[in-house]
Amino acid sequence: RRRFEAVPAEPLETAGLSAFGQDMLAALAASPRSIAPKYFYDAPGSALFDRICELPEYYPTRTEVGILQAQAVHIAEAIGPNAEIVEFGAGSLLKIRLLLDAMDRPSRYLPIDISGEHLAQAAARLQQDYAGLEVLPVVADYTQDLILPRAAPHAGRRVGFFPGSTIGNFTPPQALHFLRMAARVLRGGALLLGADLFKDPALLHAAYNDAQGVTAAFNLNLLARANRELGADFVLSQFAHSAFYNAPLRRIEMHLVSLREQQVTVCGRRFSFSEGESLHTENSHKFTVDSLRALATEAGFTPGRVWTDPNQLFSLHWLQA
Ligand code: AVJ
Repeated sequence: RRRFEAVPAEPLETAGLSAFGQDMLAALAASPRSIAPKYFYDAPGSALFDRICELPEYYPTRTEVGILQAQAVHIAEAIGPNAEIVEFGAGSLLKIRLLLDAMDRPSRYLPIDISGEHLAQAAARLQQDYAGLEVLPVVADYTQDLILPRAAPHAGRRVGFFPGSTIGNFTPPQALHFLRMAARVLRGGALLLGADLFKDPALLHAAYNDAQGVTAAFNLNLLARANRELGADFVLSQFAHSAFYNAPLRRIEMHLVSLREQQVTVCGRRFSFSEGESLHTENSHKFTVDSLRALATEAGFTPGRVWTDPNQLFSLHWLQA
């Protein structure tokens, strides 16, 4: 290798690549390296995420489900009759059942998810169980601008559902951008938003470093996905799962850390990792009730009721659009 000559940077040729391929190449060309967490959710990644939700250490899912169960009647009352529900990042469509069961004649349900196969299967199962409901799955990336079908002519109000604290995956500017888009598509209705609350960092740390290593497998699946889809040659055993609480930024960060100096090939291009170098794969911001309400207000919502659990681990916000 010629060490002392300036080598002009080759332009990153990304035409014809998938969004994942383009974003992975851009991530590897940048310093520090980071990629959006949406790429975790191919079919194996979505299945691993479902296992995370069952882990003893991972409190958000079971806590939010507990709030939905305890408050379903009040939430359904806020939603009103004949409503149309738009769910962002709908996943396995389990939480929505708690709302549908309590609602007064829901008219239509539009689950939006990036994981097409997973969504189609989950939507088919839901449709079987709710024969009178119009289920209209939308395979889309809601971090990009979103166009939704028109509201059905005689439908009640349109209510967004964004559970799981997925809002926390966005940086504050990205969260504002998303909420402004949501306020626009839900105008006249409302958004029911789940947000994880700040708590003892030891509990946060445990939730993202489970004893069974499912979260590690979920994180490493990003590299396995690159091997499957991008002809990459990541050696998974040469990368470590790292998750820690970044106190000044109030977020859990997940990284994949290179355990040694190594070269990888992705989409036919070579990249090197030094020992200890990381690929930042996820942020999971934690909120206070007030910080979430302030963010929603800035995005054009009028915050209404807030439901939490007895230990104040998690919050559900009613935001008027
Ligand atoms: C549901 C996407 C918000 O950040 O807690 C779980 C994803 N990552 N364990 C979260 C996740 C690692 C989760 N979100």
